[in-house]
Amino acid sequence: MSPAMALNEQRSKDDAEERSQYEKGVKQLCEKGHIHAVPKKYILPVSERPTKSVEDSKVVNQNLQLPIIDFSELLGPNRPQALQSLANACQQYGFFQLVNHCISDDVVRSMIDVSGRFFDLPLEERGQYMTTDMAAPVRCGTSFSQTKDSVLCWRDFLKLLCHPLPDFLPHWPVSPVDFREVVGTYAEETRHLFLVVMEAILEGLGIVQNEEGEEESVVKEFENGSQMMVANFYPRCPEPELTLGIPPHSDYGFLTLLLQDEVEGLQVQYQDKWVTVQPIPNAFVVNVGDHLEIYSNGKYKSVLHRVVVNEVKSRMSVASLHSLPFNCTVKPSPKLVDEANPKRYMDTDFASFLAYVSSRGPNKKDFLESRKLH
Ligand SMILES: O=C(O)CCC(=O)C(=O)O
Repeated sequence: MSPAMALNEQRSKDDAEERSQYEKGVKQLCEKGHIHAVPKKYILPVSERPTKSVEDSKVVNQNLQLPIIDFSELLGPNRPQALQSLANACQQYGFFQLVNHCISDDVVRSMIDVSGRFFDLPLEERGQYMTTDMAAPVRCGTSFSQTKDSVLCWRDFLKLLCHPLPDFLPHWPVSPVDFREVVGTYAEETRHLFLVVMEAILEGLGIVQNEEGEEESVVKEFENGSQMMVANFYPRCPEPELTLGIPPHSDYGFLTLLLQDEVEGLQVQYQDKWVTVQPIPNAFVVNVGDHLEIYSNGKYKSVLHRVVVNEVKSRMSVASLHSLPFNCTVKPSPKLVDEANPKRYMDTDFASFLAYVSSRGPNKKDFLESRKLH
């Protein structure tokens, strides 16, 4: 073998070793040795780093707060005003915090707790769920788009398909021993909460029951809709200014209900600036996804968000993504399309989303852009 060939072979071997090392995730990387510096594979180009420089137009705005929607108001005599606040939040921010919801503190705390205990399991146990098959009912992984990211992200995740629960629960992890019970309860309760909030959003959009029964049929479809849960774990990071937990992206579904622990990290884009979402104990951060932007014909915005990491504390979050059934087509509601507001998005389905993601990588709002009729 020529020296050049030998060198190439050695490089390929090193690359494969490096890849298999990183595929085990950030938690494993941090546990393997005390990490004092972020490995090269996680270092973003300067322009993509979470800079705090004041000259940067995307400087973080720490003073702005997301709208807060009081769920109990949606169910009481002040519903009209609450619907208006909800509509304003979806239109202006694409994000809001939901407080006084019907899910008990115990269910919420247990969800964060059991997710933490799952990530604490030895790699051998978590490793059995590591797959790149996007259709798997359970998927453990790392980074954002693991097989496509040229720079890796500082997060590990567990993704679970949730609805209908009896179809998926038998595939879920059996360890920790209370995992299925705690996560199953949480999944059902968040789904119920999603249905109530989604119905309020439809009412706020003016899609009231019509002769063709449009609202009724959409609400029925949501009852059989898809739900995917993502538990995210972001270990402490020695150089948080060089990397991200999750890069800027939007979510594919109608709504995401996100639970974050007490550690800051989520940032939302608002007027070209990054706004840190202050954790409110037991509140849900709710955001409009790409499907709702399409369904509302662009009235409500699916907004870019990202996650920054920090040197001091690890962070956990659990996102529950809701949409229509995977085999449904999403299109602008005929109620929101007229001569003054022509149809702005083409019809789409989950299969085309998956095909897009597999071919291009879920970068920023590329998928939504690809659905726009210009
Ligand atoms: O961890 C967070 O706060 C956000 C998570 C997120 O954006 C996601 O799972 O897509």
